[in-house]
Amino acid sequence: MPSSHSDTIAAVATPPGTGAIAVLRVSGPSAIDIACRLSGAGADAFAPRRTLLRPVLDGRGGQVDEAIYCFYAAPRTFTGEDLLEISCHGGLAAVRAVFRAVLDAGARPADPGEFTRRAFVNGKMDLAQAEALNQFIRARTETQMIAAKHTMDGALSRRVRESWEELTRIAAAVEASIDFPEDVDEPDREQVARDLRRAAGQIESALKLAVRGRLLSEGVRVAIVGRPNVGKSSLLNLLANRARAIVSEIPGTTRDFLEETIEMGGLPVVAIDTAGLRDTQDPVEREGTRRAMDTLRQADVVVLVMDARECVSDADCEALESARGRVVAVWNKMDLLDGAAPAGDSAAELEGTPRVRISAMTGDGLGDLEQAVLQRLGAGAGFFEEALAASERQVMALRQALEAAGAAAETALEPLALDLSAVHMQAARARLAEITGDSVTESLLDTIFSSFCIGK
Ligand SMILES: Nc1nc2c(ncn2[C@@H]2O[C@H](COP(=O)(O)OP(=O)(O)OP(=O)(O)O)[C@@H](O)[C@H]2O)c(=O)[nH]1
Ligand SMILES: [Mg+2]
Repeated sequence: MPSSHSDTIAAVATPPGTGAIAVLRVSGPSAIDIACRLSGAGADAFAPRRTLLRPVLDGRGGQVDEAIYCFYAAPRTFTGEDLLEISCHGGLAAVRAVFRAVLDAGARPADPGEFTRRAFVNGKMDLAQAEALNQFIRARTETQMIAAKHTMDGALSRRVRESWEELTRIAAAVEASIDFPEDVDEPDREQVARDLRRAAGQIESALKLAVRGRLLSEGVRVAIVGRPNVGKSSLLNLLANRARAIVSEIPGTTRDFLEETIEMGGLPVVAIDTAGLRDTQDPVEREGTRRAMDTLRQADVVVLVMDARECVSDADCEALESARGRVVAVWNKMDLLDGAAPAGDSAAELEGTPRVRISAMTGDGLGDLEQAVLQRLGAGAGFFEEALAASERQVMALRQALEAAGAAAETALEPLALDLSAVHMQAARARLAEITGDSVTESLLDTIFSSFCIGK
């Protein structure tokens, strides 16, 4: 596909700051012309994919720096256009001077993500891959990086396209019977519904993997709650591996919540220490308890800490009730028990809730706690291996596509015309096409690429 851009863009592709080298990128039809002007060499000096050490000249014949030039000829380049990379010295002033010279030679500064946007427009990658590339660059953990790599390699796109093709096949048969009722028999409705459910199943499995990818990039929120003095702040400090929160033997030490980002099994986790849960007249502590309950309601997993020497209290029951299905119960201070079992472990209220025994003082049981938290998320071994990096927008589109495919299957069985089912199928296909960018508006592209770095 030929490039639709007539102008040439440039940007510094390396982060600002002082470094050994910096790389500038130039993409567009004038790339070779700019290379000649900057270097003083003729066009035939720039054999594609060969490096060339030459001066960088400003427009007045002065030398700004010396740099390695590498020219890539369209269409086999990242953007699909002629592309020039200039590796110059990495000082702030040097980079600024070289960039100035590049602009003077005929380029304009690139917008954020404009190189990748051109790659997309020129058919070098689809939109899901382009967005994954952004996530790959931003990945902070290995698991995030692997998920982004899967999607860059087309794992999400393939799944989405398969579902789209399946829906298109089903829709074609249905629409033919609607458009030409005399010539084309109505397809077997049971079969149509079955096919649609299968397509919905495919979308659902892509959605699951995409949601895992979101967990990976957004992180999960884990609230640490419990009565005063049970060791919540001690546990936060243990998880954070530093004295983040004040710990004291005085009940009611923590009065506000505090957050710390940690890693559990490759997953970014925001651990939130909260004020102890108790009835009190102190207005500040009351507000702390209210905030603790808010945190508990919004958390993905709630770690309910209890003193292993005590029984399950009313406050604990209330927390268990408000966070049903998301709680990991923790018996803390096991070091004080001399090997005995926690006093309240057989309480009926804890039935069905995973329980872990730890000592926030010695660190014993921390591994078990991490395992239990991951399990509560449904994140057992191998959970993230297949995760797909997806943006919030893509997850939303998959959800809507799934809903529409489900609605199409249902309406196919209703004793009405098949028109409505066809409308739902069309909606599902449109949502899927937005993910890969097979159908997408310019303003959506603006929104997506504006979140990229300059020079990407
Ligand atoms: N022996 C022992 N003491 C612990 C353990 N965990 C915490 N403590 C002690 O228990 C007391 C309370 O600990 P904190 O971490 O401040 O408890 P908290 O739940 O944050 O208390 P509030 O902020 O008041 O709600 C401190 O004196 C800690 O040293 C443990 O595992 N073993
Ligand atoms: Mg505390």
